[in-house]
Amino acid sequence: MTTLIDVYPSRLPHETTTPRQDPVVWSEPGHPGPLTAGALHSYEQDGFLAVDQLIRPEEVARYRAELDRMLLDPAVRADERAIIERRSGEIRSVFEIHRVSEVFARLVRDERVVGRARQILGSDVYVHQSRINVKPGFGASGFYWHSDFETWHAEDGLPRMRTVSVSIALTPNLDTNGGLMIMPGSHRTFLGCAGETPRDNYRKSLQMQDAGTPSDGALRGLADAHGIRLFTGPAGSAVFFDCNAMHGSGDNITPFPRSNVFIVFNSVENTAVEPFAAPVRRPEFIGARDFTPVR
Ligand code: 6CS
Ligand code: FE
Repeated sequence: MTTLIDVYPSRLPHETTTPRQDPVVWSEPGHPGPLTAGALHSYEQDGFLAVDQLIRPEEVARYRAELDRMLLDPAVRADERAIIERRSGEIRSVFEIHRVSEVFARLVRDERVVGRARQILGSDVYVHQSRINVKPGFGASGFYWHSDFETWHAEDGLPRMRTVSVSIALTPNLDTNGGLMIMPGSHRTFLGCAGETPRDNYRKSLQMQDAGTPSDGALRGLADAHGIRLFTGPAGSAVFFDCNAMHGSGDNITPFPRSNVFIVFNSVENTAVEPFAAPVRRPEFIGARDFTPVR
């Protein structure tokens, strides 16, 4: 088996910085899809693209009802794919949502969603990960600053930055209830985090990330250089963002839930190999090993 060169070293004793060595938009101009050339350019520059209404209000209601049903289903709560909030005991995230729920499986195949991902990545795509972050309110905890790619490269073995996430609001994302924050342009710098990956790291990291967390100095440098954009929008709004965008979200202490569904599309030309900086693979419900293209 050929060993791939690791162009994005991470989880060493010291934090390192590597300039991005991959395109952001992989498709050639004129590649079919819903995004205009202007939208693609904006995505390439910022590392994200906001869509005011990706799905219509009546559709959101259907997905919201499905989420409410799932949250009341003891089988979902008992499933290893449900991550429980330490403090409140409520469900924090449900992973592999497209396999747990046929309703959400339809969302993954929706051309408005997967069509944009194919256009950005310039190829067929498969789902590397999907989840709902429920963030119910009354103190539901956030997600500290991180690059998804740093984890997906180190722990899931994704070789290159040819992966795009879409966050779709199922409830209103307000400026008070723990919305997604992204540093515009941060996707062009790979931050290799310090610290070895513990075995079974995911058992803790999905509740509170430790390995793969940037230093205060690195975050201050990125924030000074790029600023921070908070994403707000009604249920049905969405943000497509590059796998290496530095992002996070705060706690939600309001009574208003900030429940978003996240779907991670990876190019079929960038399928997972062995972890680049972890002793073992993570479970398949977090890092897929089924590379079947979304149809
Ligand atoms: O470790 C992961 O794959 C997950 N963790 C975070 C904070 N974002 C990406 C992903 O859901
Ligand atoms: Fe993330």
